[in-house]
Amino acid sequence: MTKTPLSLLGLGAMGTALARAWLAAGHPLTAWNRTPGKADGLGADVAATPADAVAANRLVVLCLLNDASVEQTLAGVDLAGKDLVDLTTGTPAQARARAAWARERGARFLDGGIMAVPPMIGHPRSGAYVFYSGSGALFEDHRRTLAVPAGTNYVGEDPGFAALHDVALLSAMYGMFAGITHAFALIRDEDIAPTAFAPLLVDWLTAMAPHVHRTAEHLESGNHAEGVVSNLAMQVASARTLTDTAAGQGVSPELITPFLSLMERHVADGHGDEDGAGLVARL
Ligand code: FVH
Repeated sequence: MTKTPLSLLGLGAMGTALARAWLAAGHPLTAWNRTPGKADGLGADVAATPADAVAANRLVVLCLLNDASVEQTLAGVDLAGKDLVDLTTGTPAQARARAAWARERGARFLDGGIMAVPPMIGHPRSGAYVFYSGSGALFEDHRRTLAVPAGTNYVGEDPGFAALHDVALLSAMYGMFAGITHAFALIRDEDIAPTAFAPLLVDWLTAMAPHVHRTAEHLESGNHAEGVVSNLAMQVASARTLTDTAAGQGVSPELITPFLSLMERHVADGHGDEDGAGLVARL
C-alpha cells in the first residue's frame, strides 16, 4: 500500500524520534531543522528552508520548541491547501489562535499533545499516544499516518482540547510527584531503604487511582455525598496527623498543605459529609 508522504519541521529529540518511526514504516519524509545537520543519516529528504519543506507535501507536521518558534518558522510561508499538524506543546489558547491563523492562510489545522517521551515513539506497546483536536476531516484523512509513531486519541473539533487534555494530565502527574516527594522526605532520615519503600508507594497509588472514577461520577451527578466511604470531615480531622508527622520528621509540609487547606475550607463551609468532587469548583 502506498504510504503517505509528509514533511516534518523540527528534529529535536522528539522530532527525530517521530522521523525515525515514519521512515521505518516506509513513509517518504521531507525534513527541515533550524540547525542544519540534524537530518544526517536519517534517510529523509532534507529541505533547505521551511518553505521548501512545506511545499514538498500536503501533510506537514511541526514539532518545535514552542508556539513562538512555530510562528517564526512559518512566517511568510505559503500554507494554502496544506494540512498542518502541530505537535508542539502549547496552551489551549495558543492552539486556538494557531488554528485561526492557519485557516486564514487556507490550511486545515490539527493540534496534538504528545503523551510520551522520545524512546516510547514508534513502539506500539509502549503506551505512547497523542491527543488530537481541531479539523476532524484532516484527522480522518491522515489517521493511519498519524498512528505510525504513537496511538491517537481525537478529542474534538475545538483546537484547544488536545492541549487542555495534555496539560490536565500533566498537572495531575505533578500533584502525584509532589506527594511522592513528600513521602520520600518523611522517611529520608530513617532506616528505611527508598528502594524497599518504592513498591509500597506504587501499590498504594495504584490502589487509590480508581477513585478518579468516583470523583467524575460525583461531578456529573452533582451529588457529592453519594456512596462516600471516607468523607472530608474525617480526612480533615486526620490531616493534623500528616502535618504533625512532617514536623516531627523535620520535613516542610509545603507540598501537601495547599490541598489540606482546601479540604478544611470546604468542610468549614458545611461539606464534611462529601468527598473531594466539591473541591473542583473551589479552585
Ligand atoms: N522530549 C520530551 O520528552 C517531550 C515529550 C512531550 C512533548 N514534548 C514537546 O515536543 C516538542 C519538541 O520537543 P523536543 O524534545 O524535540 O525538544 P528539543 O529537543 O529541545 O528540540 C526543539 C526543536 O525546536 C527547534 N527550535 C527551537 N527554537 C526554534 C526557533 N525559534 N525556530 C525554529 N526552530 C526552533 C529546535 O531547533 P534547533 O535548536 O535544533 O535548531 C529543535 O528542532 C516541544 O514542544 C516539547 O514540549 C517533548
